[in-house]
Amino acid sequence: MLSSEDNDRLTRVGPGTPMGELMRRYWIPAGFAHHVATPDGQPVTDAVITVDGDMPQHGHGLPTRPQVTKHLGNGDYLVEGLKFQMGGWWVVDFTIDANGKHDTVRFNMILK
Ligand SMILES: [Cu+2]
Repeated sequence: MLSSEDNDRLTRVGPGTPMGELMRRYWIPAGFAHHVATPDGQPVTDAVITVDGDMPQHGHGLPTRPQVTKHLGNGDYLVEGLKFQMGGWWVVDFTIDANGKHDTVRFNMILK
């Protein structure tokens, strides 16, 4: 069982705390602009995009819920809030629903 001091050390993540510094060092915020188009190249302006990710070797997901924060026009969407709490192999799925169609784009990423 953890001592009260060890418990505090592991659970406090504010600025200046050891765990807070560790967490901030490995959180990598990322924003992506996505272009969605039909197979013949026409921009899709009413897509609903959801983003989810996980580390297959660790059995955990993202620490955040990324989402579309802005429709940039011409089929472009800004996705923000994607954060990775550690390096390693990540699988990130972008699911796109538009005009009654459904598609998923999977990215395998190795973060160092
Ligand atoms: Cu992990």
